[in-house]
Amino acid sequence: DSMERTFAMIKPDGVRRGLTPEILARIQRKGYRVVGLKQMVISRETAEAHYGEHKERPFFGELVDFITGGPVVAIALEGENAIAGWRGMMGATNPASAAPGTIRADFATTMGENVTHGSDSSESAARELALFFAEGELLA
Ligand code: YYY
Ligand code: MG
Repeated sequence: DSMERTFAMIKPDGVRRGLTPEILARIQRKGYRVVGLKQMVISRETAEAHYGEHKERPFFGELVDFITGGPVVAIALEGENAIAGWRGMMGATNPASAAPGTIRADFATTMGENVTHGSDSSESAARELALFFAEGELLA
């Protein structure tokens, strides 16, 4: 038994394209519990902290511009093995390599705008959930 919480996000491209209901439906059909949900515009400071591991990468500036460029939907998910499970539902970072039926394969064509985010480890999940949600915003 490994009940986990993870941080999921519908990125600005997904929100702009009206994919929020489709993605929430996939999450709920899978059986994850949504314990936190809000639409927000991410500040530059939060974006730089969220993607801090990529600070030295050549795409960092564009990534921060993109993720702060419109509203996102921040989601806290709970479920059995939710961290790897949500990553699996999203598919590979590059949509061109993502398996058919995954969100990135079904809804994206470029790595820079790949529709969703998901924490990649329990440490990332804890850090990202704390970055995006105050404790009182999450269901018990
Ligand atoms: O966790 P995940 O989103 O699947 O990929 P990361 O390697 O953490 O990169 C974060 C984010 O950065 C990715 O979703 C798109 C963008 N990116 C990029 O634009 N170009 C790359 N070569 C690698 C990542
Ligand atoms: Mg990542």
